[in-house]
Amino acid sequence: MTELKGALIGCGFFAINQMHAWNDVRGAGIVAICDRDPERLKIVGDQFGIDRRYGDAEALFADGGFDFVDIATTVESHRFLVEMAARNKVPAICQKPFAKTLSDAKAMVEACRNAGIPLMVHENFRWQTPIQAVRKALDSNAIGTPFWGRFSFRSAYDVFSGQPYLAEGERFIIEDLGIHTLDIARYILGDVRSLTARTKRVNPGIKGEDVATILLDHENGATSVVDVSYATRLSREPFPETLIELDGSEGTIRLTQGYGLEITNAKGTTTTDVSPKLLPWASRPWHNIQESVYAIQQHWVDQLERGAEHSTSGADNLKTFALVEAAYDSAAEGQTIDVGAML
Ligand code: NAD
Ligand code: 89V
Repeated sequence: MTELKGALIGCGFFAINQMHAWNDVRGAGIVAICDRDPERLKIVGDQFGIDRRYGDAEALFADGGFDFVDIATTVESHRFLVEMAARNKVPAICQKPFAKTLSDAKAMVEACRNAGIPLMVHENFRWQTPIQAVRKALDSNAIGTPFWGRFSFRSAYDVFSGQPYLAEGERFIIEDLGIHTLDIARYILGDVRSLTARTKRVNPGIKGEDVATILLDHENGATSVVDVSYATRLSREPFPETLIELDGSEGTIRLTQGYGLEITNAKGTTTTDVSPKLLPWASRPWHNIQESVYAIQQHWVDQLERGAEHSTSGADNLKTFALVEAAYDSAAEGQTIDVGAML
């Protein structure tokens, strides 16, 4: 099999995980990197032995010699860089949050569609081992038809030391973390018809909201609650676990803290350990996220080889991104938002 050559733009905090994962992925490797910060470029170039280094994305594309680009910058540059990839007809992966606004996100999907290039959003949480285990249990009809769900991420973990920009934006938890939880809700219970949200800021040291409670009406009639908080001090810190409760016509599923999957139905209750693997380069408690980075990047290569659509394609991610925008609108206006009308 020919190895696909990739270029990575944005050599910051999270890109280190992506670089490690590219070393492990079958069928692809990174041949060039780009960052406008020379210090970050040197750190990542030296750590991963990459000689082709660029301080400017235009120069990277002008030199070419790669089959795809992995955009790992923060959101402000996503539209600019995805459109640059489209102009150069280079398939692109873009980190979440996909864009600043839904209209930017739609323009990015359109640009890639017109250029005929695949576009995948690095929305990795649905690729976590415990989330995949819940999906598998539902697919095996373990609880019949689900009618209710809860997707919960409550923590007091200090995310600001690694990612200081998270304390500075007008928007925080829904845009950064809730976006993953909303994507999981869609992945497990299907697309959403309407949404109602309430938000709060508890930590006085940050600008945006750090608590959100969101009620979702799914198109299949199920109802779910997505609740996220970075202001919740618990006896055992669960970061970065998403806990799930699902009630179905024939039973229940509970994804509990410590990666336990409990399924109750007419046969009784089974409890399984669905812990993520600790990859050699990973560290606790991030290993759950780090393993999903490897999984989504392998999926990128596998689907390119098959010529098939990616699970979190740009088009798919518009439906998750609409939930983010709808949640902010709902919290601001105190109204229920018709999500279908936004797409
Ligand atoms: P960061 O600020 O540490 O790194 C971003 C890097 O991009 C910086 O080094 C910056 O110099 C560079 N950059 C920005 N604009 C550029 C441009 N136009 N050209 C070249 N370089 C540019 O940020 P981070 O914490 O690594 O986050 C990056 C992205 O990853 C964010 O969108 C964040 O939400 C996302 N993220 C995702 C996950 C996940 O699990 N999927 C986890 C953490 C962060
Ligand atoms: O996944 C993320 O986007 C991260 C974190 C888990 C810290 O919220 O920013």
